[in-house]
Parts: sequence; structure tokens; C-alpha cells
Amino acid sequence: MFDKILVANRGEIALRVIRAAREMGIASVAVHSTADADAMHVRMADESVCIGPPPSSESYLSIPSIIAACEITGAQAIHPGYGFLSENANFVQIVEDHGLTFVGPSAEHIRIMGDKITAKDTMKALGVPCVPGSEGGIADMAAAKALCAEIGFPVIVKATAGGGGRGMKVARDASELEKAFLTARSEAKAAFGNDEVYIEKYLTTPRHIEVQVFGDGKGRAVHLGERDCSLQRRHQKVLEEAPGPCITEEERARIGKICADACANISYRGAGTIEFLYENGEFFFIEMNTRLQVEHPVTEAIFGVDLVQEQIRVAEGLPMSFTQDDLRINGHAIEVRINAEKLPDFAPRPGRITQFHAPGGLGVRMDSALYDGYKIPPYYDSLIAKLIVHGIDRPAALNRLARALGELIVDGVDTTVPLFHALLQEEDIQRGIYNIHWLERWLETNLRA
Ligand code: MV4
Repeated sequence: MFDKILVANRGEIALRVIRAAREMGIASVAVHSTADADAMHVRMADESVCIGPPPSSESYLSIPSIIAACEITGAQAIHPGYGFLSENANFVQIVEDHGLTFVGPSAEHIRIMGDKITAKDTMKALGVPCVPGSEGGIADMAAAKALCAEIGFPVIVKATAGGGGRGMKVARDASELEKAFLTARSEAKAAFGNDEVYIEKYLTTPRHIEVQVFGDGKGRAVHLGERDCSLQRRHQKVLEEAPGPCITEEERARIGKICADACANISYRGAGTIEFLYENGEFFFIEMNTRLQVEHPVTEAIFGVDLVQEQIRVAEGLPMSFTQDDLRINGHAIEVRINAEKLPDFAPRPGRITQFHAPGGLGVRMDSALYDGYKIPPYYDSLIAKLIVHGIDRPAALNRLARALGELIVDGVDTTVPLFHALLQEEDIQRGIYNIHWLERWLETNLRA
């Protein structure tokens, strides 16, 4: 058993990991930039180390500083949270070369899934249904034209080094193909230093459905159902729920088994998310995330498991504490992301929190590093809290969300809370009828006015 773990992150996710460690009797080490000396994760950890100045590139992303913090404190393992170094295969390699344990997948699995063509090839070979498109990269316009003649328009050109919406261009017909191909390629070169692109059939009105998987790194793996994360703005998720309101038990069992088997096959270790577009009752793989996700609590709520504790268990070489047969869905959960942003433009609004009151009661979870008087620094992500509600069914969860939002007080900065009050009034949201374009359209007609 580890006795000390370093948390290479900040904010609510650092608290999330510190809490899991403490319940397991594992001491925690927080790292922080000079801008975060007063942050809650520093207060809540057993120990803390300042690792650099405010910019993340010189602190939360500084590999030498983080390794040094482990050596100074005697931490044996590093939990990366999400973002920052969580999907950096090079970091994982360095951690292991220093005799430390990375709480997460192998460097090799992170590398495979970080290259979107390799990820898709790998998943396809493992029997996961993928979006129709090119086999590997597209070398030139001739190859692009030939492929599109085969699969038809519309198509989407994606950067193999991209992901999460960066470096994508849609071509609705043959006349738009050349521009889409050339701009995707030059933007990919500029953004990632890699101009390789691939082409897929463009799905016009899908939902974003992602399957939570978990492996022990020794050939056993399970799935924990899906989350619907279709409500996004500019590739930032705004609200997530589990189970997916449009997914049947049969569909869940089928795609879940495909995902769990794929992870078992490659001896995947730890938490992972297999992302799909879902349209007309069909799942199409797009990407795999090799980390714990922001929205993991909705899955924890309906399955009653602690995914961070499981990550730590399998990092130590222990088996998972459940099998697929132990996993049963109980009710429905919804998460809303509360950002320090001003509507309608979602402009970041760092500043001092003058009053903070977290909602509570049955079925309410608030993951946040806020406190009265805390000053949100301007250097990092604007996520300041996640409100997660759980109820016996979707209507109960929605009702509880309205109740909990009503109890929440965040004064001193603008937040995205008013957006959620408004969304709860929408019939489409109440009925669970939305796709990946719904929110952008709604914002255009309701907030711009
Ligand atoms: C697509 C797509 C339509 N067809 N691929 C955006 C983020 C990246 N993870 C994949 N993305 C998309 N890939 C095909 N073949 C539409 C999107 C997309 C999207 C996906 C999920 C959630 C929100 C989105 C918003 C715009 C576009």
C-alpha cells in the first residue's frame, strides 16, 4: 500500500483525490503555484510544496518540479487529476523512471489514444464500431477526393494530433473539400507541429455518448454505463447526465460489453472514457480519453463506486473492488459545471468570492474548492464548482437540481448558474431531447437577444 500520494493538480479535482486518499489511510501532498498558496487543496492536504510561479507551464506542468516534490516529501505515487499532465505519456515515462507510480494508464496506452488515427485503428481492430472514413491518414487532395467519392458528403477533416474539437473542418460538398483539407492540415501543423489529418463521414445531428471503462491492467475490465454529454458550448461540456436519457438497457449492455472487452484485451489499467457519437440508434467511436473525467461523479452516483479509490487500488496492483456483475445502476444523476464566467459570452470572471454557501441534503454533491473570501486567480480554468444531483429517476434528479441551485450562493463573481435555471425551464431539457448542437442554438436565440 502507498502511504503517501502527490496530487499534481489544483482546485476541486485536487480535493477529490485528497479525499479519496484520506479515506484509504494514504497521506496526501499538494503542489501549488505561488498564485495558489491560499487555495483549498493546499489547506486540505497533509503537506504541500510550492512548485513555481503562476503560469501552469512553470508550475502544474513543470515535470522536474513535480518529481522533485515527490523526492522531498517521500510521496510514492502521483495522481494527475484531469487536464495538466494527466494524458502526457512522456510524463508517465519519467515518473516510472524515477521509481514512482503514476496513478493512471501505461505510457503506451496514453500514447496510442493520444494519436487519433492510431486510437481509431486500435479500437476498430478490437471490434469497436467507428465512424466510416479513411484508413489512417490522408496524404493529399487526390486521396481525399477518392475517399469522399466512396463515403459521400458531408465529411469532416480531423487532425490526428487533435482531439476535443481542435483542428477539425467540415466539408458539406465536393466544392468545400479542398479548403477544408488544406486549412485543417495547416492549422494542425501550426497547433500541434503535425499536419497529418484523417477524414470521416460527418454526422449531422448526433449525441455525445461516452462509456466509462475501468481496467485492472492485468486483463480484467468492466464498463460503468454511459454519460450523455451532448450539452456543450465550443467543445466545453456544460451539463452531463447518467444514464443517457436516450439509451436503452439493451444498447447499454451491448456497447458496454464491447468497450469492456476492448479494454480487457489490451490490459488497460485504470479509468478511461470511450467517446461515441450516437445517431439513429448507432454508436460511432471518435476518441478515447485515458484519464478520470470532470464528469465522473455522475457515474459514481448511479453506481455507488469511488472511481478515484479504484484508480489508486489498481495502481498498487490490487484488483478492482467490483466485477461487472456487481455493478447495477441506481437512479439518475446530473452534473452542472459552475464556471466563474459572465453570460452571454462566457467571459472568464476571476475575483474574490464574498459569500459562498454550498447546497446540501439528500442526493446532492458539491465538488468545489471555493470558500468565503477565496480569490479566484486569473491563470487557470474557470470551473469553480460541480453540482451533482442524484434521484430515483430523471424527473427526480431534475427537480433536485432546481432545488439545489436555489440553495447555492456564490457572490462576488459572475457565474454560469443563471444558465442552469433557464435550461431547467426548457421542455427539450425536461424531456431529454437534445443533441450536440442544441445548446449553441439555444444560446443564440435566448441569450443573444
Ligand atoms: C465529429 C462530429 C461529427 N461527425 N465527427 C468534436 C469534438 C471531438 N471530440 C469530435 N467532435 C466531433 N466529431 C464526425 N465524424 C461532430 C463533432 C462535434 C461535437 C462532438 C461532440 C460534442 C460536441 C460537438 C460539437 C461540435 C462538433
